[in-house]
Amino acid sequence: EQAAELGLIKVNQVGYLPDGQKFAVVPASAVRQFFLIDGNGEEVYKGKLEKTAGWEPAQERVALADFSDYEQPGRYRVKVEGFPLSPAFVIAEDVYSDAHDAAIKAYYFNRASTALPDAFAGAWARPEGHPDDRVKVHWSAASGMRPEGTVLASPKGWYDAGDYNKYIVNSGISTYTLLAAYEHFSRFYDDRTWNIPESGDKLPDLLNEILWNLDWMETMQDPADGGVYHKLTTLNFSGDVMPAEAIEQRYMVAKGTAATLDFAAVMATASRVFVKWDAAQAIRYREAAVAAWRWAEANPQVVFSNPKDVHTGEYGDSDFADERAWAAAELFITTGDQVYYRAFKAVGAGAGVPSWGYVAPLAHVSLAFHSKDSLSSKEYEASVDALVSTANGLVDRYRDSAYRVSMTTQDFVWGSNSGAANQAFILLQAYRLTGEDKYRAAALGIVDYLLGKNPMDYSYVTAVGSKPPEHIHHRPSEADSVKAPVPGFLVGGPNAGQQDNCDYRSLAPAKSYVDSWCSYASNEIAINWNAPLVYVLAGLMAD
Ligand code: G3I
Ligand code: 9MR
Repeated sequence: EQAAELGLIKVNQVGYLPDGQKFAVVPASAVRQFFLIDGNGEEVYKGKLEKTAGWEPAQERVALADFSDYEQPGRYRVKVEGFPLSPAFVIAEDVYSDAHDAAIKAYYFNRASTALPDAFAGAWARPEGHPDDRVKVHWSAASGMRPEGTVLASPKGWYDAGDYNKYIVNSGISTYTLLAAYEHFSRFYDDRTWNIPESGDKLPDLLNEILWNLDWMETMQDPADGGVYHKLTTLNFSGDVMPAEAIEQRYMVAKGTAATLDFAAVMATASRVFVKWDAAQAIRYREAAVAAWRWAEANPQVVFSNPKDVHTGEYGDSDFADERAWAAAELFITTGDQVYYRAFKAVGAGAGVPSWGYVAPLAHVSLAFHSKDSLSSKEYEASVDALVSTANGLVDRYRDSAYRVSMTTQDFVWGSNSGAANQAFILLQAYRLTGEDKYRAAALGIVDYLLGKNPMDYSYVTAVGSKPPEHIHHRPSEADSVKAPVPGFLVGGPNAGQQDNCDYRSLAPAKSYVDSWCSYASNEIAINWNAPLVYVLAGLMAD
């Protein structure tokens, strides 16, 4: 009873790397000591709680238990007098292995245009939905050889999120982040499998999964002019039914500059990744990227907004400088053509943390990884600086934070968990580029946060940790007869906007989360949210 009032000890419910920092967060109290206990209840470690400090996003006061110097692999709990024991967690080298595999397998579960057989999907097996072989050209997309109502095939791809639509802008950053995971950690991925239908073929599973979406993306380009449609969607969001029962007519909607540039960046990246396996396919991707770039040059300011009869996700954006810089950088890296680097320099790319609407940092990620030898040292250092200076800011925030996490009050918007994961994505770039451990420490602070060391005591990934979300805003999870949600999905997370008006228990930004189907603004899942989680978990283990 007293314990309930005091709150709970928050840990990374999955666990910690032996050589990584290890923090637990303990609600403020008069107690000054903590213990680690092993599976037999034996005290294996004793430490002092660091002095209590406030954390503004949660409007609460906490103390930190730091057991970073305890490196013995095993299974433990944190004990503090007067509090319930913390959830159990492990210390192990491969501690994030299962979480990683679940997070990437989630893409398989969100595949459109295919049945998920028992052998790969287990309890979440389902019949095929959305063949997308008879998609209609919407009036907003009619042009040239494709008048309104023309029927097109545009199968495959991943459902964007908890809805069944497919959006190029959001597919762009998601697919790129997974391609970057492969480029940066190819040794980790080359022999790693997670039981998908293509497992065992010549391609690594990660590339097989990515291919499912690239196959769809290719169909979204108009071969007549290189322009790319913004989305493939129903006119309204479907109800909470299984894919096979969501049979409303789907439409190809409006070309736009953001979609076309994001497409160019992804196809350029895919071209260099796939060249090793299929040279012809790599050429096709490169040509698709170049054609898209040309369309965007001729149509530099086509802003997408929902046509009046379309009410699904908008992914609206009217500033294309970042998309242009990103596409130019990827085309430069892939083709070696200086024209694209000049285009990149002409528009310029800011620093910061990436999101679906702000992709400039992705240009720096690719340039810093690939272009040390092809750029002047000044040009190369500019990209490194953009990443490292952003990471420095995050490290400061991390060190100042009572929760040891670089999230601050203004970060708690729709999809805040992906903001966190993308902070870790940038921190790991700085870690690779400088070798300085503080960047890895701050990235681990985010992983701990996402997996349980947070004010809601949730591990924000379905089926991972001791208290994961159970009622995600994900149509298959809601509509199927399985009690547990589809595993491996990172939920959007605390969102001070609370736009869905569900039954939130707190107004504090970091507590604006409800594990309920009702909460599409805090408890939906999305392909762009899982991608940086996959990248970061792989990066921490590949290291
Ligand atoms: O960035 C601003 C911030 O500066 C401002 O202070 C704050 C105040 O409200 O808003 C922030 O913007 C928010 C933005 O997300 C942040 O990315 C917007 O309010 C918020 O409305 C916007 O939400 C988007 C949401 O669609 C609604 O349009 C999410 O980013 C986006 O991830 C989400 O995407 C949906 C698709 O439309 C449909 N499929 C599911 C998917 C996930 O929910
Ligand atoms: O279910 C929809 C979700 O997938 C979208 O991300 C979200 C974005 O606006 O919208 C959800 O649909 C809601 C609609 O916008 C408003 N009425 C309630 C719908 C959810 O039940």
